[in-house]
Amino acid sequence: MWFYGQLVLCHNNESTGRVTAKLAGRSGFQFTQLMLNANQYTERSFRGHPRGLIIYGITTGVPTYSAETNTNFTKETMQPAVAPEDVSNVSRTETSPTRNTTYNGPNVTDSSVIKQCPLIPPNLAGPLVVNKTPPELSVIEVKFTDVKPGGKGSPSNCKPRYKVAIIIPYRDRPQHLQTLLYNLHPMLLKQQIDYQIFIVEQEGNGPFNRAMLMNVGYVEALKEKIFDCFIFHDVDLLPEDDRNLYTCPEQPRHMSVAVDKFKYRLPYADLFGGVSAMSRGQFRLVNGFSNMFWGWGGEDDDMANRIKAKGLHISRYPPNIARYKMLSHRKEKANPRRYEYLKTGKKRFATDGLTNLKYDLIDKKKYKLYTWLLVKLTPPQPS
Ligand SMILES: [Mn+2]
Repeated sequence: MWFYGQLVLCHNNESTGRVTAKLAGRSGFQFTQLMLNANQYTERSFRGHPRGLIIYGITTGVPTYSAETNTNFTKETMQPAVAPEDVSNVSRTETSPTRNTTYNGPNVTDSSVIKQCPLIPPNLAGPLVVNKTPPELSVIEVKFTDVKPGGKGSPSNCKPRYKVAIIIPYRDRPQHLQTLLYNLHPMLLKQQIDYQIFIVEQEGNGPFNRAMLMNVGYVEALKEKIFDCFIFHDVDLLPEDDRNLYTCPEQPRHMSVAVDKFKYRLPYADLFGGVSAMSRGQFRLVNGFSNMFWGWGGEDDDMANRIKAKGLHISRYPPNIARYKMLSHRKEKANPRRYEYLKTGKKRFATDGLTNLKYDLIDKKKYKLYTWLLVKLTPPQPS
């Protein structure tokens, strides 16, 4: 099931090729506005993109979810973020000299009430300068004055639209972590979201379980705050464009579409690895990631299967925006049983995931640039 919105080009800057595009739902059901690079947008490699361009459009049908497991998702899906009329009215309301003066009830124009942040953050620049040789962590800590302890950030002059937890599974990659933090924080601050970075470190030397660490991150983050949105983020991927918003659209979003290591091409259509975004409700609906994948590979494809099995689909920004540089590292040991688990995954969707997650939280610290969780994972009982 595919649905597309209506793409209206509003302004074309010839010299930069940058276009302000407005995607407006006919009934005002959903409204999204984003910047696209028109030159890249029309390039041949993009037209051959296996999934095509999926921008959050008008839904022609809303999948059904059970209310108790997915209240948040339903709300997000059903309510228009901002109707087009509201956007055009903003400036008029602000400047109107003829506001009522006698009514003393709730007054939305009161200057003490902080306004909601705009749909599109105003200070985005597009392509970013990625720095792979960051200063020492202690230097970064002093330099990033807008980052609050625990690796938190939020806009100071408007009310953020999204509460976002960035979950980073981790073990033994201090250089990568330092580089990611140095590049990620400034971008997230510009995006005007309310965010917190969680580093979920696996204790011991056993096979790495990326997926299970994601599940732990989800559970532990929710103990701090009811986040709306979860970004599952590999430590070695650096975003190259600040228009790649770290928010959760109405469908799960694969964010690392174009990675330099793969020549900026999507290796296959159902890829969901690297960096991906899911709302709280979506992640609960699919029962999180499988806990069965120890060692490299498979867990992201299993998640793609879970998403499809629940009637959701993977959405993507165009590859000129959803762009990343990958830091190099030696190849991880692949899990030889990953295909087997993938093939039989479906029968475990309901029982393998958040529902049978077992771990011990060994340590937790709030450093200036991130919240650190050290966890001991307990392999699930085979089903
Ligand atoms: Mn990697």
